[in-house]
Amino acid sequence: MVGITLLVVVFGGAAAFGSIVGVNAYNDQQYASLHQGCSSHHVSHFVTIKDSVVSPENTVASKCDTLTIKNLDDVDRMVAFGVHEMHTAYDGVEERDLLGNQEFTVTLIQTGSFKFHDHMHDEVAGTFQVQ
Ligand SMILES: [Cu+2]
Repeated sequence: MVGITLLVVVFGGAAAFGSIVGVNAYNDQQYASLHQGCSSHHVSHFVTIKDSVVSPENTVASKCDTLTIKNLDDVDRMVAFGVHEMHTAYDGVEERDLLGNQEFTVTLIQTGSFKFHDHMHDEVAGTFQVQ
């Protein structure tokens, strides 16, 4: 929710500012500052949750790639980063509601090994490593 609000503010600012500095330049600058120096060039990784199975269970990626998590089950999920009951924000996202067929994307700004799980069904979990 915080992330969505922030994006609205950023794009609102870009629209007001766009006629002066150019919308593209402004958006790139905002993107860089929001994602700690990552440019818009990256590899997109996709993880799906189907029949309560996370696939692939582990994703190996490079810094500044993106990771999209999609819920293919007709079940309401809340994807959370970190271990259950000790959620830790990644790319500004601590938890995200994912209804059936919804997805969200984070930029892999931080290197290391990370976990995520469905807070509503915490046996549904995956990991990713950012090199
Ligand atoms: Cu949890």
